[in-house]
Amino acid sequence: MNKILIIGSNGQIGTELLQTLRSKHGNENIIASDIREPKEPDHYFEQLDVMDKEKLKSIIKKYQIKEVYLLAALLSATAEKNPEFAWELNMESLFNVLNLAKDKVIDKIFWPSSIAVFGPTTPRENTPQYTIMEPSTVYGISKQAGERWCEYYANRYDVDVRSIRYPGLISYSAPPGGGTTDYAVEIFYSALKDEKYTCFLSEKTPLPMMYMEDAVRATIELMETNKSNIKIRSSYNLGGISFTPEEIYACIRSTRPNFEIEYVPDFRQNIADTWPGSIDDTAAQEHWGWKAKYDLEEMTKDMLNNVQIDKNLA
Ligand code: AKB
Repeated sequence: MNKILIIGSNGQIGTELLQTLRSKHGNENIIASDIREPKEPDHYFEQLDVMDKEKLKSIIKKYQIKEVYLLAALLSATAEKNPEFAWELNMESLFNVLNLAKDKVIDKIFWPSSIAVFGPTTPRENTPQYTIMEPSTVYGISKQAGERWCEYYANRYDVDVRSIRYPGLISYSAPPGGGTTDYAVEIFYSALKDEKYTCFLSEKTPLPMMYMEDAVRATIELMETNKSNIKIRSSYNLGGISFTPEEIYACIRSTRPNFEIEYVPDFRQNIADTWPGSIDDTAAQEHWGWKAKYDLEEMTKDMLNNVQIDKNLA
């Protein structure tokens, strides 16, 4: 079993990926790391600022790590507040990990890209794998540049780096960290607290989204498939569910009829307006057998049950 390091293990994706990989391979084989300490003591956790190249190297050496999942990043909305730092963090962290693979210290990397690589000139519906990409956010620019570098390292140095363009991710174990799609998580907490939800996007803004269970499964399936199946070394489009705030609100309201919403779009509306409404993921389906499981109704039902249980709200 190759030992795995997750960088950003306290984040929205990291939290669930860590749980799933640990239950599959055992705690001792999946090392967690984050800039923040975890909530619960964890024997296999290392505090790490991913910009600290030397500390990263020492952790890799200490545990004989062979695979790295690099999940630390500044997301779209937060990145717009500090563009220079976002660029520095998102790019430097990637280079630190890519160079370890180039030097054959590690064998395999997972690096997440995003639908943010697309921009206002991209076709919005069923956005193809290969299309015009002129991102207008610093986050999108960093992800697009990152994709180019991943492909370059794969072609030039035979680095086994694998990537997915995540849509907005919906989950309940850990909160999302400053994205444009975060409304689709926040809305459930308001619904269960019987509070009116103030949505920062307008009611008719379609965005591609995915339930976390599907996203974690996709990530692990991509990492476990034979190397020969990976024909795209930039990043794979991944489709899940596409909906507008109005549609998810209607879905929640079917079981919580008193739930209310108001729409007060802010700067995140401008970001959402440049992103696709839905994604064509034929390449992921054909190359490594990807298939999404959750639709809007099932995801909503599961979120309402789990947010309820976890937060003891209703
Ligand atoms: C964000 O909204 O920034 C992220 C993403 C789509 O990458 N959730």
